[in-house]
Amino acid sequence: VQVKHVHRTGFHFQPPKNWINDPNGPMHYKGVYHLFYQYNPKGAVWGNIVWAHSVSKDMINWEALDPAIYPSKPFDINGCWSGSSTILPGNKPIILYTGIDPNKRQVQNIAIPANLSDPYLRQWIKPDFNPIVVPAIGINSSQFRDPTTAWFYNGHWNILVGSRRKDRGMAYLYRSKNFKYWVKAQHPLHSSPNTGMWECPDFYPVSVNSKNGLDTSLNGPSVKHVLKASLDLTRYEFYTIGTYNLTLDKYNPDSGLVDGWDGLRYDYGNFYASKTFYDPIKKRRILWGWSNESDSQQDDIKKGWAGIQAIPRKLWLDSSGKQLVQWPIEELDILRGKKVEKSNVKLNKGDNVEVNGITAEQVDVEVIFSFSSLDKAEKFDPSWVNAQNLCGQKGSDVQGGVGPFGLLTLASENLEEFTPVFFRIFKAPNKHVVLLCSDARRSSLDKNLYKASFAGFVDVNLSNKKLSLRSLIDHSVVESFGAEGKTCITSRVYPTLAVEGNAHLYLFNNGSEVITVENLNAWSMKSPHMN
Ligand code: DQQ
Repeated sequence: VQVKHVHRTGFHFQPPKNWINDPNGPMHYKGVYHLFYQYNPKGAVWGNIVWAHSVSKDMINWEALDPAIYPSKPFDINGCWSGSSTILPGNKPIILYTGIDPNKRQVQNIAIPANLSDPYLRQWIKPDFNPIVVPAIGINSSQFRDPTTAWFYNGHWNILVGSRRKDRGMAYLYRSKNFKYWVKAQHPLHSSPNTGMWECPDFYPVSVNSKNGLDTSLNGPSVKHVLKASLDLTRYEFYTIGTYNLTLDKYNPDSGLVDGWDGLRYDYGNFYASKTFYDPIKKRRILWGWSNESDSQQDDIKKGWAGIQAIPRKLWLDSSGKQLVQWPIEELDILRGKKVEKSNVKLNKGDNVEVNGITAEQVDVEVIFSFSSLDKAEKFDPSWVNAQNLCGQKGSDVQGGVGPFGLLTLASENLEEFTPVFFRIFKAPNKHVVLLCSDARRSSLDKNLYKASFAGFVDVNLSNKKLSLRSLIDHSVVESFGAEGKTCITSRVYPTLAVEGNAHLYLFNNGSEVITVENLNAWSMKSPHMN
């Protein structure tokens, strides 16, 4: 039975009730997309973790199956934690996951389908030769987990396992000829000081000249690699783009890109423990990420559920080669219902223009903003290195030059509550700096919530004097894509008034430069079949 609640999402992935966290082992097999995820069958808080399992033809409508992997053997008796899937030659899927053993050690196990002719892969077998990797001497056995999808080269399968050594985050490399006997490489593939535990590492190739994705084992001259790690201390992820040196078995981030807190992020909001997979059907790489709650544990228990998965995103390398770009999978469009369109709307300083005629609590909105000049842009102070702090300082109600302008999402009628998603443009010597904010501070009258001013800088060329924004608004989540997917921010918010039929959507400008809404398309979103 599905629990009912005003903040339950309409089109984001979630089970009928209880706690969920990391997406695990996403893959495509025989016409079916599979998503496994960390799940507590017994309640709305973390614990009793199993791999819940859902299947889909379009990654939008989902059918729940029984949990695929759950504690049953000594090598996973205290928990079945995160991991990945790999498709072995002959179209044979295999899962690698972290088991918690009787001594609370984190060990790596494999599971194989009992019946390859079942496209739903309902039954999984854990061979008795598990665990296949145990923490070697010198590795902290409580900080050694989350094996990646394996990639093949030079006669070997390779995987990473996330770990730490003191404060140094590590991606240990293991190799195997047969997926059964694994040997630790002498050096980690990559590591970085002062980043702490690397959870859920992900390592994959991207094409330098196409938006198409690449199979995880692919390498070659027009290929770069991406390494992502999730940092447990702050619940932030970072990634770098770099070169995978096959001779040295090392990964090197490109110059100018840094590991850790100051690095690039898939998403500057609630987005964690993410994982990509290659979809051979549409030749794309898809990113799944967990969007955790921002309310209290008591609220989660009261709600009866906690956690959603963000909308799956196609991901590719930007033509600059300096960052990734993400966009909701095209299949999401099947949920688009009633459409409202606006064009050539002028927004003067102080204007709020309502977008009427849509279900503002469950809507997909795309806007293109333009301005005639950047002369009024505020001066950028070079000490503003942290986007989130800057957004906290310069919220949507702090008047500016070019911006703040954007959307007021999940707004109550008299604006007691709203979550603004907006741009602000600054002038720095020889360049402009664009900030995208998703500011939850005014999102709810409820005081016991985490209300962050999430923000990221947007590395975008402003020569055409345009900026685009797409927001997926779904009851308690606002998932935004700035500048065609260059900067993404997901906020979890819990309005008290702006719920169900009482939510509103506005366009706003609070800068002295007039902003034109060149075009706005908003679609009321239908609810898919969700588990
Ligand atoms: N969640 C899993 C771990 C992983 C963490 C446990 C990340 O395997 O490191 O539920 O959220």
